[in-house]
Amino acid sequence: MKTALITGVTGQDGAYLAEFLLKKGYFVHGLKRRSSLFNTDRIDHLYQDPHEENLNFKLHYSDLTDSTNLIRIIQETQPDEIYNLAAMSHVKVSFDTPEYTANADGIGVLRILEAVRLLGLTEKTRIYQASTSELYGLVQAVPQSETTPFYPRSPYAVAKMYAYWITINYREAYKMYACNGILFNHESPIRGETFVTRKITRAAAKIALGLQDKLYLGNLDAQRDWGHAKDYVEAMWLILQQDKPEDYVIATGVTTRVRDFVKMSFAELGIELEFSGKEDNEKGVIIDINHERLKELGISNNNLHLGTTVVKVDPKYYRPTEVDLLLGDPTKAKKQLGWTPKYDLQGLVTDMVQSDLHLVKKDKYLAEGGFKTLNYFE
Ligand code: NDP
Ligand code: GDR
Repeated sequence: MKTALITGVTGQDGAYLAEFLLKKGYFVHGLKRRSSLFNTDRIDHLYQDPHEENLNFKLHYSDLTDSTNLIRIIQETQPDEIYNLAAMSHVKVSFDTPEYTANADGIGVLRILEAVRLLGLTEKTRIYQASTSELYGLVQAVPQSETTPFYPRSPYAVAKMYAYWITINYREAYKMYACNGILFNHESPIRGETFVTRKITRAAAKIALGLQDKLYLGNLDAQRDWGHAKDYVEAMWLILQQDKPEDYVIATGVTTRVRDFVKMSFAELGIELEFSGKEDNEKGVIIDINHERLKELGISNNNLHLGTTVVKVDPKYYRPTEVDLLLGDPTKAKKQLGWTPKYDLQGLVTDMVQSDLHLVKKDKYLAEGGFKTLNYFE
């Protein structure tokens, strides 16, 4: 039985990867942070009571800023594979917490690489570093491949740039099997609610059901190469199964504007939007409602009207420096890893919108039953 260690196991990718590796027969050690509320929602279905026999999934308290903790856990678990997915992963928030982001996202992987080296595990342990298309930043060329120059545009991307190079340096200096997956944006029904796709699909479902009036967004012109996280965790695993350690771009090769992702999400619910106005004053207005579709989805909301503005721009969501266009070239991954994504953009939108519709219906049902809020202080 192979042993894998996943940092950031409570995040979107950590949860899908843990599920994927457990299905492949791995023993999975997941590292989670201590928090004042439970942070294990995404992996609760995988949880095993530590008293159970035949345990193959175990959680450990950890933090990427604590090297002694990482050394101890790596020594105890002796992993065949480490997937370093933990990070302060929100680009906009990295402008608010730049020093912490550098520590966790930049130096975090150095702590892991050093732990593996100091513990004499360089020949046994393979390391995957979660690198990112944010490294390309200010557009130098499209589509972006393994050879396109980097120009990071946020404290997050600059920290990830250090992590990218230190991974390569340890590979070359100590002959370690350490690789970067340069992953373009990937989303899913369990994507964090403040990333743009999930913010959109959740709001579209709430607006359709009458629980929210408007969706406020930042830059609608940004273009992203969006894939499905389920496909991308498979690529992470493939990257660690090769004869030679190398770095790979993982992307779909299709780019879409935020505005079009909004339109596709509302269309999934039978609501057609048209955008008008420019920059800070741009609006998305309902121009058609497919009542058959609403019925089919079990949505009855008499307050949905043609001409209603449901999307507006709020400049507070703009970034001090923006990444305008990401479009990846996954040729190397397809050829060398044999990686083929199963989801296209429409498949991703459908999966996310349907899942959010289900969750919002549950909220609405509870609210109608008188269980809207639970106030501990009353
Ligand atoms: P999430 O934000 O969903 O998950 C991040 C995980 O890291 C969470 O488990 C979080 O814990 C944990 N974490 C944050 N800070 C620390 C810390 N200091 N010590 C230990 N754990 C910490 O991100 P994703 O799953 O979307 O992304 C996974 C990785 O891939 C990240 O490194 C991200 O930067 C990178 N990436 C993501 C892409 C994407 O489109 N999703 C694209 C390219 C790269 P908690 O749950 O407690 O907050
Ligand atoms: P990104 O993802 O910054 O690409 O980083 P995000 O979904 O946050 O933004 C994508 C684009 O949408 C624009 N945008 C908004 N973004 C957010 N979050 N909220 C808004 O209201 C909004 N309106 C417009 C943004 O300006 C941006 O251009 C993600 C993260 O997962 C990183 O960790 C990862 O490395 C990269 O993807 C690849």
